[in-house]
Amino acid sequence: MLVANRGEIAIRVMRTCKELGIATVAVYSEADRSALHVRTADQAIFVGPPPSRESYLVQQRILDAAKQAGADAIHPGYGFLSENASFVRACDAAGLTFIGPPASAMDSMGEKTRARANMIKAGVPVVPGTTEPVASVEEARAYVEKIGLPVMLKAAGGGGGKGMRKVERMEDFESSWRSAKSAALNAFGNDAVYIEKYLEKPHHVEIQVFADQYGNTIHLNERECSAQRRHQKVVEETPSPILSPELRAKMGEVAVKAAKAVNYVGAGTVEFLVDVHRNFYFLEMNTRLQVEHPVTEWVTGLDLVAMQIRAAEGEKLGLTEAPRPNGHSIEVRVYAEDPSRNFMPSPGKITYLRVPGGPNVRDDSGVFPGYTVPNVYDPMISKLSVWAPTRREAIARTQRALSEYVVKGITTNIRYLRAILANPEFIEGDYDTSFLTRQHDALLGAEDPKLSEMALLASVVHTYQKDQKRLKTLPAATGGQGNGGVSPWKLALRTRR
Ligand code: MV4
Repeated sequence: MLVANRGEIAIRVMRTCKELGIATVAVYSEADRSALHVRTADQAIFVGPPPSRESYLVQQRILDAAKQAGADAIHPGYGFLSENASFVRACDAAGLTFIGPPASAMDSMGEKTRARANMIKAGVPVVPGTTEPVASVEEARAYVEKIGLPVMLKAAGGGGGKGMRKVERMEDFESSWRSAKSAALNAFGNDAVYIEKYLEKPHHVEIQVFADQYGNTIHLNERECSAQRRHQKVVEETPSPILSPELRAKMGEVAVKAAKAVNYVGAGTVEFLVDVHRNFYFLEMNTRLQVEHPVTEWVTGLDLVAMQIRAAEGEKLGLTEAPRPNGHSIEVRVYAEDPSRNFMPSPGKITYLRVPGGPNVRDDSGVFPGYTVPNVYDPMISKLSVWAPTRREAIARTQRALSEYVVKGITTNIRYLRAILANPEFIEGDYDTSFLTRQHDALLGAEDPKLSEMALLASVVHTYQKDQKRLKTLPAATGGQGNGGVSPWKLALRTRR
């Protein structure tokens, strides 16, 4: 198996391969010569300069590497080529098994207006809005006058919140429209924009789905992903604290319907927005294994990568329905970034590293002590996930694990993560997608547990020094200068009594 990715996800995939007796091939760029995924693989092939456009994203280089290594399958991980239908077709043409859905399913979901039209046809509720890109600003204005403000302008070419613009006042419509179009062109090479009704403070809940090659399709419950900033997820958990068993079953059923409508195969995720009335609407489908898949693995006991490989080999799905979620799992994303400097990436050398462990703690990481985090890729250095019987215990366990995490040499968001887990709104469980923005100041201002520990130590040292000074001024008989070799600590205690 060639793993066409880097960092923690490449290692994650290789771990399962090893357990299944499958030999692994890494690919690496100039910036990743000494990366952990290279050392984890049975062999490694160089694919080009640091920028991913010139290495990890060059289809021919990846295909050549597979041929050179004698690989017969490619796992794309997430990002990079994972949702690229033309790459899937190139793998098919080269006789390589792509570990993921067929190109046709990617085609049906990749373009957002087409995905919306497909979902409406399948009877899946979508956010009210247009099913075609809107041709002109006049047409757009007329549509908005019909459905009313506020609206969201979104790029048809791709999802993930890139190029999205909220419009609240008609005076701003024209400039927002222009700005959305240029952002869409910039992000996806396609300036097509469509319109959705704006949902106030929605929850972001996604359903994991899985299908074999014979149309057997199930869901594997949900993940709550409302703790995001700038459309980057920070904390994910399952079960979602806002889902009743009934709503879970209903959303799961709809997600299965969505996957079946596009003849999906393998692991996929159907994203929904859930409004205050607990109505849910299809947002987009991610046709890949997701970053946050470990929380689903924790509560279902399944290995999603092993299931992907078996499905690609043509094995029939063993399960016939969703496993009931067992306990609770939380994942936090550890980034090399500085929250106090507007979350600026903080690449550099990791001079010391202590990774948490203990019962029901999993750290999916791509780094090691002495490793230099490069500045050309995403700065996520690890995903810490835990399992516990209840949500309350899972929060406590995540805090405990984070308290063990020590990363020196670079700045990380660990303190920020601890502040999120300690935030009353998070603990309450009814946090929506506006949570991290609304609590921004509180989360950055929260006290550092490491600093309070240091303050305690400082006060001990200070008291000790004061005692020492006092001892020097005392008469010799009570212990002053000539203390007969008794340690200063013991002396300090003695004079206190
Ligand atoms: C929305 C929305 C409100 N109304 N669409 C952001 C990511 C992208 N996948 C879709 N997103 C949103 N779409 C409508 N019609 C609010 C968001 C949104 C959001 C969604 C998920 C997680 C965090 C978010 C933060 C701000 C806005």
